[in-house]
Amino acid sequence: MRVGIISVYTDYHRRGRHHRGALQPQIGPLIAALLPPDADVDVVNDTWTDPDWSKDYDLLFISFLHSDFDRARQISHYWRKRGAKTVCGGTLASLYPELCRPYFDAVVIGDPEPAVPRVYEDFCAKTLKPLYRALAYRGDLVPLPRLDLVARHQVLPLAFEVTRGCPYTCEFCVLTGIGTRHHTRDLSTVVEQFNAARRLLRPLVPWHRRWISIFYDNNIGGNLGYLRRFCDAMRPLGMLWGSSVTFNVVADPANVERMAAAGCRLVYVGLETFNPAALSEMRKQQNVLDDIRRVVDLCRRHGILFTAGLMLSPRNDTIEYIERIPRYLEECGVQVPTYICFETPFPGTPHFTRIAGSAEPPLLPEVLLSDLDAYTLVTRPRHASAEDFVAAFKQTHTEVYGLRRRLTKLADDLPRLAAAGSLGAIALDLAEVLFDAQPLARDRSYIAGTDKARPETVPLTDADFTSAEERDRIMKPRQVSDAQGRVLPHWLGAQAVYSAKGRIRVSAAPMPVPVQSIPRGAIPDPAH
Ligand code: B12
Ligand code: SF4
Repeated sequence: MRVGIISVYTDYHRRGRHHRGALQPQIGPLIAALLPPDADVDVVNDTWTDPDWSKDYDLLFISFLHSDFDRARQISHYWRKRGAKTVCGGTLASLYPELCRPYFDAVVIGDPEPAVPRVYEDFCAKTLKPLYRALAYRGDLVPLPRLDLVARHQVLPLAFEVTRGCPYTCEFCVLTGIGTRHHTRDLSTVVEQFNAARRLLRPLVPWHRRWISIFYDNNIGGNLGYLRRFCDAMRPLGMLWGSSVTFNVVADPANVERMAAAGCRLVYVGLETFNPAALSEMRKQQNVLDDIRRVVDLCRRHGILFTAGLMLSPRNDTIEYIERIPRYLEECGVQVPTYICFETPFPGTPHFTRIAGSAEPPLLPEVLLSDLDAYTLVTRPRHASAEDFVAAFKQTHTEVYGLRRRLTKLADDLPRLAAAGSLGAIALDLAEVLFDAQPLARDRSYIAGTDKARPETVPLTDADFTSAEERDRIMKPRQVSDAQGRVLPHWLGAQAVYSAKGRIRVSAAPMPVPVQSIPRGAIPDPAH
């Protein structure tokens, strides 16, 4: 039995390159750990390399982000034609299971832990179901991911999630789309798994790739009491680590001190914008614009590198604002953010639903799902033409990622991090600033509808299609807006999975089994 797990990726810079950066999708190792130990498992991070098209799989799990859906259904078709059964999951699959169903043998809504073992069992019994509805999160079912399967490729392979979800409700975020929830796990299990991960990796990768651990939580500070206990548990281990947190977490000196003592050397914070109107529309009330400088300094004083991402808001930002971003970055001490992208209406998020209801067509004409990668303008700017908006983006981007600015950042950060004795943070800063230059592509318009096509292909041939209709169904890119820029109606049918406190919404939950249909002694099957 050969099982494949593919995390699909298309290069959002449209060069068709793989993403060799430190952040790699972690769903492959997690699903692999949910399969029986004797399963012959192949984890393919398409970020790192193309799938090996010559391989045979019996069962193939496929994970993808919104903009990778076209490639995902082509990959699914490719292996279905070669005899595999394919199973998809993730946020788009959870929000739009009906959209995914025709392209995969099974769709999983929600978390993988309760579902994957059931999918595997059903597959082995030849009773695979088309839909596996969500079950409540069970922290005790979260295994140590099979880090050994990706260690060779991953820059920082000591990587897993401690918590799941995020208690905030930012309007643009897919986590808000599937339903706000935040779950923690038993800390003694987390520490046991962390130690087991170190043992697992010791013979596989050199020490410098085990030196710093990355926790892939969306917000490791989503529960402050838990974060404090987590720090107290990490401290005796003497390890260095980094993770994402919200601004409010690092705004409190007591938290920063505790995190630093526990080995934290990098935080990623979604700063998103310096524009108060955009921030308020994003519902990002946890950020405080005039406090950023203090917080960046506070982190650096404790030897923690503060990294942040920025978005341009086409509905709120003016050209003058975009041109002023380099000054804002200088003033607050961030200097060079991890990225500058466009705020993107991912279908299924409250942001998407809100702008879809606008009187005027909210999007540019004929936006494709694959354009929703946050590095292509898809929303009609309110205060400028699309061309002027993108021209301002390019000018600011070039200034911010220029060599002069990157060296200024190092000159600003390194003495402070050195004073705190933080070698780990210095190494991370050097790696990000020197090796992640993010050049703009000359052959791109960055505007949906006129941008160059993505170059990635799946080696499907005529023999893989029984008709022209089938070819169209698999190959035609999925569209999000019509020729006027109105949202196509079927995108308005997203269904959230979770409601308050992570409870499963009725529509996403397994159907209750009628009492009279349960044979005596049998356990009701919760997964379908
Ligand atoms: C690694 C990462 C990347 C990597 C690789 C992404 C990839 N898959 O190709 C890189 C660096 C390339 C990347 C790029 C971007 N990313 Co990114 N990234 C992440 C990150 C940090 C970790 C993902 C991860 O591995 N998590 C841990 C694993 C275990 O969980 P998971 O993948 O979230 O999956 C969960 C469920 O969805 C489900 N699931 C997923 N797949 C499957 C499959 C099956 C079969 C089953 C049963 C279940 C299942 O199981 C998991 C647990 O519930 C997340 C934030 C985070 N901490 O999760 C953001 C995140 C996924 N990225 C995000 C964004 C916005 C971006 C960017 C636009 C950059 C930016 N401006 O922020 C770009 C472009 C992405 C695009 N093409 O649309 C968003 C969501 C985007 C989306 N379209 O859904 C996230 C959620 C961050 C956020 N809160 O905004 N990213
Ligand atoms: S804080 Fe980050 S992860 Fe949480 S809802 Fe906002 S964008 Fe999403």
